[in-house]
Amino acid sequence: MKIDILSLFPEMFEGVLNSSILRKAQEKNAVQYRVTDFREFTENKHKKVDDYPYGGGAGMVLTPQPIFDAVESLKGDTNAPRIVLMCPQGEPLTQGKAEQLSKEEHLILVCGHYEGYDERIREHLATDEISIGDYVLTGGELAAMVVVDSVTRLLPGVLGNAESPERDSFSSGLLEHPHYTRPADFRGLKVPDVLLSGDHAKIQKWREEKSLNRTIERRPDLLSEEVRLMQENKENQ
Ligand code: JBK
Repeated sequence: MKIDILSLFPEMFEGVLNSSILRKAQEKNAVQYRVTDFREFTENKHKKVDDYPYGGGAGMVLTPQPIFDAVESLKGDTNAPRIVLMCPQGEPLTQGKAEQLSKEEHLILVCGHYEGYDERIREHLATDEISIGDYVLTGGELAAMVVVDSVTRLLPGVLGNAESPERDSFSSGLLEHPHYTRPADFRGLKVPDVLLSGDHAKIQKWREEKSLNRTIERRPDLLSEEVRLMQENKENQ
């Protein structure tokens, strides 16, 4: 997979793309990242990429020209890349959305700043708009890093069996059960007996129960989503 990132602050990506799993994914040739500063594409003599909003008001708006030209230059020989705008008005990022994007050949992620994008970028260039949550960020860069991370770890060959993505929270639809490792007694704090019992059926049952209880307490919204998905599956059979 090829992942292009368009940003006015390309240096923000260096640490993230060159550490841990994302670094390994590149070394294994599972993914190729390329970060491009779209200011390099502006035809404005002062290298401006934003301008005042028509109709007045505070804040600046990203102009279409540099972003259209940058995206067009990156399309290259891959067919139909997904062009994703990072923005608070976008579709919420979910594990399902990450799975969908991980099946693409080429993603172009666009990181906005200022008050936002000229509407023609949304309507005539972007194929997707994604939000990572309902809070205010300085720009789309951190959001793009979240998308890159969640997509890259799903690519074939990136994770080993031990860390296989099917076992993570949200893939099962439930939160994870509690985990313990050695020592069995840490400052008098004991690991639950059942985990030391060697009875694998009992351990499995305990984990399922904890997983379900934790989801009911902390994230009941995930359960209703799971019930909805099960119903949808039944109707499609
Ligand atoms: C937010 O993806 N987002 O969620 C996002 C992108 C750019 C600015 C933002 O404030 N929330």
